[in-house]
Amino acid sequence: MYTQDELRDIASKFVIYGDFLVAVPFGSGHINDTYQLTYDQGGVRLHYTMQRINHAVFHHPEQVMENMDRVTRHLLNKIHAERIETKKRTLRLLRTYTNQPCVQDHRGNYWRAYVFVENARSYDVLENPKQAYMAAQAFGDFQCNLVDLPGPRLHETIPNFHNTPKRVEALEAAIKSDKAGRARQVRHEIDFIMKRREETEKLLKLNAEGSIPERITHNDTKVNNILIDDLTGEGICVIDLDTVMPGLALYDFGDMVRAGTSAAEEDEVNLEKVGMRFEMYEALFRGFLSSAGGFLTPAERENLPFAGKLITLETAIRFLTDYLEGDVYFKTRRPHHNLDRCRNQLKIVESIESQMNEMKKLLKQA
Ligand code: ADP
Ligand code: GN1
Ligand code: MG
Repeated sequence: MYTQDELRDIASKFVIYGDFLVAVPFGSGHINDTYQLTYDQGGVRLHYTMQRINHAVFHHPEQVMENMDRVTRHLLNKIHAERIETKKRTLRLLRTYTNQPCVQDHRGNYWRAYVFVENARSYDVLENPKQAYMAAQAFGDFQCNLVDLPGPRLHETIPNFHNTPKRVEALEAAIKSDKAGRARQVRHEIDFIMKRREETEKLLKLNAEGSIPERITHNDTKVNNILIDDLTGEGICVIDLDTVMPGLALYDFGDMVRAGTSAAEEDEVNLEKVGMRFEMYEALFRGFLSSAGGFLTPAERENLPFAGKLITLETAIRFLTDYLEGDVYFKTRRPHHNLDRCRNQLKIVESIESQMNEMKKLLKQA
């Protein structure tokens, strides 16, 4: 934990006018530590976001920042071009007094800061189909806007991030070493996953064959990584850009389905509340097609229903692996938190499987 004095000291490295008042922990992300800063700027109170980058997860923070800098500048140019009729925003990174996009503190941690997007918020659970439509449309727009990003290929900030077969291998290794002595409790979950192992290769095979292209994707499109405007309900700002890198469009759609269709939070233990709500799927599907439909290949379109299942299964695998490794990756707040999350995700996989025919029917009609 950082004290207010330490946080004030770190904040003082960024070019922010006015007097620091307070830093408050913010949001429910599993990876970075996020604070909302409040400044007094000549009698007006303004907010900023300041984040510690988790460098146990992102081994090259400078590469993360280089990607983010390029992507946000490009998006800002696009938004400026259409500013008159839109409220759309992009994350705006602050620079330090030495003109760097991040700063290292006395403990060796890396920090960055953004302009805080006011009058908008992120939701852990979407409330209605309109929000789902708007969120998916914004993530589709995000992909669309990055099609012409100039310069070299973005850094892979986490190599093989959505390589699901490799995630299965990591699970097997975790079962074998059983560091936390938990493998015996999770036989059922392991069996469920291993039965579906072959399917985890499907999208990578299509990519290798050339029917699904590599694109610049967000790769972490869970619904609390988009800010929804309080007034209009529009998805106005895509955030959490650490994993923006080369990927498949279907990973982004899949993660929206995983995180945006259930009526309950990701760690809900009453599994009766957990599952894919079809009306939310339909809204995500229509919202995504409204912005991304123009560039998706036939093979990408055809696999939209499968993508949700794949990424939900992959996320279950990752939670289970972390559980077996002793909770070293995702933030946890209780002893079996990762196992609860894994079971929750597997329930969503089952729910998606049971509605696959309707999902395919919707695709045919679109
Ligand atoms: P993590 O990688 O830990 O998920 P995020 O970048 O998603 O971190 O930030 C955590 C939360 O902080 C978000 O879900 C959002 O609610 C809030 N947040 C982040 N950046 C901003 C911003 N620029 N304006 C307003 N809220 C923000
Ligand atoms: C993490 O950072 P956050 O909380 O938005 C994770 C995602 C998972 C998600 C599951 C870099 O996302 O991949 O899908 O948790 N991010 C990283 O909730 O691993
Ligand atoms: Mg996040």
